[in-house]
Amino acid sequence: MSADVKRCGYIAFIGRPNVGKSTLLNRLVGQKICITSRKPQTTRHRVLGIKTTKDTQFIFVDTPGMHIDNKHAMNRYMNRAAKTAVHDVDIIVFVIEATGWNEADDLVFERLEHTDAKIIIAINKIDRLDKKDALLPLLQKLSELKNVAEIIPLSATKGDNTELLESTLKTMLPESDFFYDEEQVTDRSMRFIAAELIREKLIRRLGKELPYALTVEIEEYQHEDGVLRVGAVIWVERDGQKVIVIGKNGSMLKEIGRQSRLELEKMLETKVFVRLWVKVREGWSDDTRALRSLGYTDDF
Ligand SMILES: Nc1nc2c(ncn2[C@@H]2O[C@H](COP(=O)(O)OP(=O)(O)OP(=O)(O)O)[C@@H](O)[C@H]2O)c(=O)[nH]1
Ligand SMILES: [Mg+2]
Repeated sequence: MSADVKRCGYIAFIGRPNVGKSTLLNRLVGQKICITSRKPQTTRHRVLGIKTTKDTQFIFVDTPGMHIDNKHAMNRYMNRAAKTAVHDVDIIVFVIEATGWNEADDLVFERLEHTDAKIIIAINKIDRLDKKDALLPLLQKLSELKNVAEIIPLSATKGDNTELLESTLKTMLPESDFFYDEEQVTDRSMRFIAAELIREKLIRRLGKELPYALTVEIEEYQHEDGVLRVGAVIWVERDGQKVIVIGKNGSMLKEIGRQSRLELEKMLETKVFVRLWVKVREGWSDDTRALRSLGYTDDF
């Protein structure tokens, strides 16, 4: 390869919910782009994380966890976002967990059958294994799968073997000029990322009580006298949920606002004010029109 050959292409992280796709994207990009949590179905949108080195541009695509439930409009939206990515990329990193393969992984793998993309399997969370040879039965199972170019055990949180994944991806990317500016790290606006960060704080604190009934809409995003003012509405589906989000004497909402402000200030290196409201819109997550008006649009 001559010295000035450039490589560039799309790499999607695909897998069932909660296996660590977003954590792995953030690790490879080297900064937080995507939100993560212990709760399955954290990611709802397709989000790009872009990493550019001297000769390579990796365009990583985070996707919602694929799952079987298609009854709910929100679930259908999430599955569509993930499925579209399967057909539009050069490489698929199929993420599974070191603790074992299950039926939900089967379902995802079936959806990869007709892709032209190259497939790498990332066995994530190896830090959870007591002994390395605990992986042997899983490796045996994976060796039976067809069309898999590489299998890489790694840990997205600890960083074990993630450099090996990166160097492997590099060799598999097509020769091409870069698609994005070298400084660009995502295709999403800071406004979108602010909404996602607030939603992350909510899921991390309230995911058990209100798994999927929450969404965040930014109403104000304005720089003024060296301060960024962010105003956001937290939409829930019922009055009872509103009470939970507000908390006793407003304590929960205050804490969510504080955590969001701290993270935005760190990310943007500026002073930030965050104002949050909670509003009820009955059944928004199962209503296609309401979803669209809240930013769940099929523009992936
Ligand atoms: N122990 C361990 N935990 C991990 C690792 N990678 C991710 N996790 C944790 O797994 C949980 C899920 O991570 P996410 O990155 O949100 O998973 P995801 O696949 O994007 O999930 P969805 O967006 O819901 O589909 C979080 O609590 C992560 O901290 C890892 O390498 N080791
Ligand atoms: Mg995710």
